[in-house]
Order: sequence, then structure tokens, then C-alpha cells
Amino acid sequence: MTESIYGEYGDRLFDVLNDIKTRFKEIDDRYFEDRGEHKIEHISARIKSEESMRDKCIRKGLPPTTESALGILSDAVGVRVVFSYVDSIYEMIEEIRKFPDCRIIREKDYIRHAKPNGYRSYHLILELTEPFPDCMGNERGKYLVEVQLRTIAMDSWASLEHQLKYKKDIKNEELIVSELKRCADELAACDVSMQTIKDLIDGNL
Ligand code: 0O2
Repeated sequence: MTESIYGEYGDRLFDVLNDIKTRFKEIDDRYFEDRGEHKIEHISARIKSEESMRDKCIRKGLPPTTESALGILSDAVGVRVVFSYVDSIYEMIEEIRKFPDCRIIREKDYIRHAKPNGYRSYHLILELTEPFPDCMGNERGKYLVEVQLRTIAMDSWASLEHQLKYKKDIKNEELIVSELKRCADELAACDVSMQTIKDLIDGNL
């Protein structure tokens, strides 16, 4: 049997995943206690499969080792937090900045700066300090986590586009790409309208 690319740290990744999920859930619970409504629509989280991680190392020209998977690549642990409204994403980012034992390593705002294909999401790479060792020899381990923050509309577009990307022998590819872009822009316009409706209901406008 091939040894795990995550070495002896595979189980620890689940602890990291629970840590980050709990942090988001606690914020949402506090918000619910104060306001009687949830900020987060749902959270999905995953550990990247061994096979995908090995493929990614090779694609990036890295040796498929634990050090590459956990010390260089940053998406062994991934969490996607889905919100009903765009403003909640930016409010959550301010909460993330206050997380203890957490450093923001990288941020990409694909909401204000959508990708050319229409993809929208806010991405962060966090470095969490945990009470257990890591593969770099730190007693208080440093683990990278990829966080994607999106609205429901952005999430539904991304999952459909992801499915289509892997379909083979697509005819009319150019048309499909431009139709997907049109849908993404229409959904973004809906997100703006939904935010306005929410602000009107809350008496903020
Ligand atoms: P999976 O299966 O979701 O994990 P990287 O590609 O990670 O080396 P990069 O380019 O800095 O580095 O990453 P970026 O742009 O922050 O995006 C990484 C992840 O965002 C992707 O992970 C997707 O989940 C999502 N993503 C980015 N662009 C698109 C897009 O155009 N369409 C969709 N549907 N998702 C996107 P993976 O590893 O590709 O896949």
C-alpha cells in the first residue's frame, strides 16, 4: 500500500477542519442570538483526496511529499461558507481578521474582481496555529486552510460550471462559455437586488 501523502498528519487535518468550521459556526450562533437570523446559509468542508493532492503536486512541479502537500500547497483543508447576502461576506471577513491563532496569508476578491469566465467568490488562505505538531517540526503546528466565501447564487453557478468543465467533447464551446458568463453576470445583478431588498426590509435604506 502506498504511504499517505499526508504522512502521520492525516487525522490532524480533520481536527483543523473542525476547528475552522467551529469558528464560523460560533460567529453564526452569536449572530442568531443577537438578531434572530442566520448569516451563514451553509458550510461545506473537505480534506483534499490523496489522489487529487498527488496530482496537484505533480502538476505544480513539486515532489509528492507531506512537506509539499501541507507546507507548500495550501488547500489540503478547504472550507466553503455560503451566505444569503453579499454584505455578510465582507462582514465575515472582518470577523476572520479577529480570529485568534490565525494569520491571513493570502486574499483574493473575485467578487469585486470577477474572473473573466464570470467566477465570483472571496478566497482566503489562513494559517491556523494548533495545539499539536506539524510536519515542519513546530510543536504548535501551523496548518494552511483555503476558505471560499460565496453567496448562494455564486455557489450554484460555480458548481454547474465545475460540472460542465469536466464534460468531454462539448460542442459549441464558445457559445457555452459566453452563456455561462452571461448567467454569472445576471446572478451577480440578482445578488445586488437581493441585498437591496434585505436592506429595505431591515430599514437600512
Ligand atoms: P477544487 O476541486 O474545488 O479543490 P490553485 O489552483 O489552488 O493552485 P489559485 O489559482 O491561486 O491556485 O487558486 P484560486 O484562484 O484561489 O482557486 C482555487 C479554487 O477556487 C479552485 O480549486 C476552485 O474550487 C475555485 N475556483 C477558482 N476558479 C474557478 C472557476 O473558474 N470555476 C469554478 N467552478 N471554481 C473555481 P481547485 O483546486 O481548482 O478545485
